[in-house]
Amino acid sequence: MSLTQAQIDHYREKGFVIVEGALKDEDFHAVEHDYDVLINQKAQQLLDEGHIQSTHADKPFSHRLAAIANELSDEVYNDFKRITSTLDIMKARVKPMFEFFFNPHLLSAVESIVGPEITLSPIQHIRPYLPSRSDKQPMQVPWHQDQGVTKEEADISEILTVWIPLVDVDPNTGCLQVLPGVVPMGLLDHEPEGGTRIKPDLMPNIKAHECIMKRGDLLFISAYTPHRGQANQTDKVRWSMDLRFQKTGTPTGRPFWPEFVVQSKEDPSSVQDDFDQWCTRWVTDLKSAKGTRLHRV
Ligand SMILES: O=C(O)CCC(=O)C(=O)O
Ligand SMILES: [Fe+2]
Repeated sequence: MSLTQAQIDHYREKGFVIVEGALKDEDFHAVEHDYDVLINQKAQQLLDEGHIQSTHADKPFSHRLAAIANELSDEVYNDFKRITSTLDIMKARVKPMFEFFFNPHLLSAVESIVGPEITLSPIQHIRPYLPSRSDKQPMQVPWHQDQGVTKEEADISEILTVWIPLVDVDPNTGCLQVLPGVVPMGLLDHEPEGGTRIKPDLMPNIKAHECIMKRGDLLFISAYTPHRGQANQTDKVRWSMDLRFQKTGTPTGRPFWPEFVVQSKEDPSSVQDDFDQWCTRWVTDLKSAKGTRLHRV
């Protein structure tokens, strides 16, 4: 599904656009199935250790991890962040996730901005925002521009962030907020406090837009558009993926991690669609880059 000219214009003018209904329910099923297997293992472990009374196998994917977390003491809930971090894309390395990168509906939308030669940046996440507790949101991402979480080498690149909710999201669920029209201001200074964030006194005085979205919608964000996640105040998990795409050959800003060609119309044989190679490269690079500062500040 290509973007309409109006959607492309909106992205260029405002620095973001929501592409409604780009994906279907089924596009997520295989990823969710494999993640449910991982969540089942973690639930089993927590059950064996006496932290929970049930593995909540009857719950739908959207609610299962939340139901598990809900049973935990504050101490284990806080530690649970460590469990959820092992679910991230490059650590879990499930095959349907790798296959998702090549989803034709996703790539044709991406092509409308990036062009036909598409590389997947190694800056990629799947994030389970658990229901917040005592007004604290584990893993909450503060106001930032994605360009600020790359190394300087990426300043010549045009990187497109695609934020993909697996559940319907609104302000109560912790949907993203973006600041429209900031792209011409370029990169604002960031600081490492509270996760990498824009220095609070540099925050543009612009009303935030709430990115209310349905499962199947895509949010395209420019690398210079300030955005943040909000607290999830529901009883479901605010599951989302965020992937970044750019023109093949341009620096990703994470030179020590693997990038992959996911589409090429010039040279289709250059597409890197070997799952085993993807796994091996992540294992190798995560090991050799361990301890490297990922962000520029
Ligand atoms: O999911 C979030 O809350 C933050 C996502 C984000 O910063 C991104 O996709 O670049
Ligand atoms: Fe971001």
